[in-house]
Amino acid sequence: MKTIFSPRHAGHAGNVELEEGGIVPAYEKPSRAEIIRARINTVSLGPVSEPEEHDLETAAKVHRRDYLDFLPTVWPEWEQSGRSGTAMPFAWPTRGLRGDVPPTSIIAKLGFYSFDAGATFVKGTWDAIKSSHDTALTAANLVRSGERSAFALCRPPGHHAGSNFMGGYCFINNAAVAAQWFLDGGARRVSILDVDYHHGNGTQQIFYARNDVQVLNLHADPMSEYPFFLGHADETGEGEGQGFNHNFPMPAGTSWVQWAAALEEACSLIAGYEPDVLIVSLGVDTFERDPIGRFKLVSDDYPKIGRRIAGLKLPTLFVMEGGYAVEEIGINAVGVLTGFEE
Ligand code: Q9C
Ligand code: ZN
Repeated sequence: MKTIFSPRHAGHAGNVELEEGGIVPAYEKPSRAEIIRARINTVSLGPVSEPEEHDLETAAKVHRRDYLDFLPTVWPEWEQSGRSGTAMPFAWPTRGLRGDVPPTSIIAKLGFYSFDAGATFVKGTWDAIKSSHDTALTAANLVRSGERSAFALCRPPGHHAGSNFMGGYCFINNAAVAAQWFLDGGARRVSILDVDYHHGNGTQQIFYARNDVQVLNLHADPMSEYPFFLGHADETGEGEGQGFNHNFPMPAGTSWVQWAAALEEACSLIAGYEPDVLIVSLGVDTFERDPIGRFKLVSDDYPKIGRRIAGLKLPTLFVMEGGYAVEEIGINAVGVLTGFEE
């Protein structure tokens, strides 16, 4: 399997994040991607190359233009306003407040275009976001031109980013842009299977009223786990999209047998949808020792995920999402890919 990877992810570094009780170094850090990159070499998964540049016209079909225009301005405006460190949102237009008036100050704009404090900027962040987007589209091109599969080693991740909001370490929804890219290239239907520990709230929101992209999420129950306010089992789509969104919330402590049963259900829904392409939002924060996840998958489970997905016999694009146990992130993420290739 070929991998696309950009060294430009590394400029998105040194960010801090809010954690219960204090400010800590961001869990979403450069070593995550570097360790996966190294593991690809170790197991000889296949060649690794850099992305080609892509414009944002496809992205503009799944994100609002004003949101895409905002992202590159954050760091320059933050610096111009005399600030340094990590640019982070902290005030939001929630229920009863005006969410329809685009504000002018950088502080207000950060809140206007986010749902939490988890999408933060340093100097190299926009360049990393753009390289991650380019990585997804370049890998999608491999699949479009006949490869059975490809791996987009994206960083930063994307599945929490919605049409006009960032959050949860995510800015541009790489998997959603890739789905749109496949449709624009002639695919009739695309399925997105999100196996990250956290619900892909952004992906769900983007495609909720559409029937050309089926969205399936296996994740921790949002009653008690981040991102909390979306991802319940009764969310099945709306309008034309009714019946094309599927959520499988699971409790803390979930291990392989229960998780695999949900995967089985999701796979039979994918088979029934008969997509031309499958996109896997590949998070490995389901791992037993993930510092921010509470599922109990073990390293030997990841190749089994890949094998089951391969059984669908669909052209498949893997897009990297979460996973924060850096020591094992390479073994687990690449384990899915080697399992797929067996
Ligand atoms: N103090 C992805 O996996 N909250 N994003 C973490 C830790 C944010 C996860 C709380 C989790 C975001 C792509
Ligand atoms: Zn996650």
